Amino acid sequence: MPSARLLVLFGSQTGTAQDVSERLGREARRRQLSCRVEALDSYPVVNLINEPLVIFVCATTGQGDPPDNMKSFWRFIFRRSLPSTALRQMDFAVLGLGDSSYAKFNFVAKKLHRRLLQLGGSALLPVCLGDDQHELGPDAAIDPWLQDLWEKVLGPHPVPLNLDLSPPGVLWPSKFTLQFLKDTPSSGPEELCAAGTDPQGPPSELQPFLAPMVSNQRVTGPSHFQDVRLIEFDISGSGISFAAGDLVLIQPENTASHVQQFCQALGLDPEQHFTLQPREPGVTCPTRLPQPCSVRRLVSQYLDIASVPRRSFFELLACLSPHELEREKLREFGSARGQEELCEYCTRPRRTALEVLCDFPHTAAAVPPDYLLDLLPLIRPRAFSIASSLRAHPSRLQILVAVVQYQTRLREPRRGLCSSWLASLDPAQGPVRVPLWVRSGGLTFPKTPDVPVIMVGPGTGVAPFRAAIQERVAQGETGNVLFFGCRRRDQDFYWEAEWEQLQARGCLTLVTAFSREQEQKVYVQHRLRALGPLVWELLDGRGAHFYLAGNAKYMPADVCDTLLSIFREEGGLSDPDAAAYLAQLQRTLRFQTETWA
Ligand code: 2AM
Repeated sequence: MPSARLLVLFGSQTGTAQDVSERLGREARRRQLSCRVEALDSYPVVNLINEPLVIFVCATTGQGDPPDNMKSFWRFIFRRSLPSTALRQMDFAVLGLGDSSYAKFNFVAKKLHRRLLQLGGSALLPVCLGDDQHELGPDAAIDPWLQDLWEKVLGPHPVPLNLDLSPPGVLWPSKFTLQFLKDTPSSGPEELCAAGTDPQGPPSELQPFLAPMVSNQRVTGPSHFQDVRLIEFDISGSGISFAAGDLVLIQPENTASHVQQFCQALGLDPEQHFTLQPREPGVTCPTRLPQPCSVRRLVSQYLDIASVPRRSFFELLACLSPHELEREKLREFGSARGQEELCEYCTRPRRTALEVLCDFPHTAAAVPPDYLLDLLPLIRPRAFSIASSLRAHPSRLQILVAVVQYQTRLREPRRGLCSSWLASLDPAQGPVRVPLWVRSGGLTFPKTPDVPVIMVGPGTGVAPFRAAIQERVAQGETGNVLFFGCRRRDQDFYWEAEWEQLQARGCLTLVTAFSREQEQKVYVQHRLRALGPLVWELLDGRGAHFYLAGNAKYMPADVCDTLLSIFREEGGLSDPDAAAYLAQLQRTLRFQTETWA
């Protein structure tokens, strides 16, 4: 009989925290613990006061923010009215997933741990700090932490002596059952939006708008290393509206050739239709999946076959494999000791799930369709900063997309799913529609008139600032200072003519940094530093807002260091006062960032 009740609650943005939570659930069940796994926002949070044992698995996103599916939990748990004894019956542990190249590494997990202690909970272990930057990924920290966890948990609740731990290779039941139909339904082409969804309200993840693509134009010169596209959609009649700083979410598809390869490897007929039933209550079918649905549609629009698979993919494949050699290898990749090898085979060269399946053909051919949704995560929508304003381009929405492509030691170049898919669509060849919806973004611009803004946006980081400048100019705001950086004026200087016009009209001060037009690199922060007196005067004297957008790697930290040096040298502040000044700008939303990997 199960001897303890364990609850695993996760906050997951990209699926890693969910994957780790599901693994935790399986390991718990192998240890005869009764265990439930739920997303934090699906769990009725007031019930926490009755839970004896909870593991929280939380990712930290962007600038130290919680993932979307734990935002209401986050607001609740920090309510001041909660008594300091609220969770005194609870033993808990917090497993964090983060990236140590960001300043607020695992901020959410650490903050949650402290808060649970404040509310009277007892920590079984220190916070686990999973790190994406580690060579072996977050598992390097998670595996030893889990061992300690099971010791702690099983200490007071030992496995009864007559119950062996069931071996790791035992197959768990699939989340869904998939029933093939004998005949193909004779209805017309499948619409993207499932029947029965609410047609009211603005488009959302539940019901995206199928936006006609108006144009898709390369805006980088022929000798530039990267293909960057300016893409325009027609959103007339969609009910979509947005402001500068908002994001558009786009639901991409797998390429037809990958869908074909996948179906071939698994012996699936793309034209066959099926219905899907959850095996257990509480499990829901993927949003928008129509019933019945064709295999082709499931694979092209739902199953993420082009991403690098996680460890659980190998664990499950090992359980499903009928082939001894393949099974051995897969089992190794799924085990704690095989992680170095898995990293070398899969993570480092960015091998995709589809490529792995092709490497293990006997196993792929034996995957029961019921397990497709356990094996592969769903394709996630991708967010882009909106690059246009409705005031300048009514009924239109524009984005600037850098097409992601790079080489690893594998022969085939690696390609970003969404950007490559978008780049491949050509409205000149016939109508193209893209499922999208908008979300209010990370950046908000001043509502009060006459507040100047300083915007630092090298590369595609300039996108949200074009929307802001268009919007502000339409409202008669002239205090717009833009720092733009790119490699060369004639290769990747986006909207050069537009900026020049606005400068000529006195609506914009543009400062450029062309990094590769001279021996020494010149970056936006060098220009910022040279204009330190102006920056200080605008910020301190005129209450300007400061914005930063672009590549998350080094640029944001470099720009922040430059700002601190301006505060010290132009403002005469000490080191701690300069840091406090920046923190105060952040708190009052006068310093905002939008960065991406
Ligand atoms: P580089 O590629 O020549 O190094 C847009 O990508 C621009 O940002 C390019 O000119 C790029 O220069 C520059 N860039 C690269 N790293 C940067 C950093 N740490 N800070 C600011 N700009 C950077």
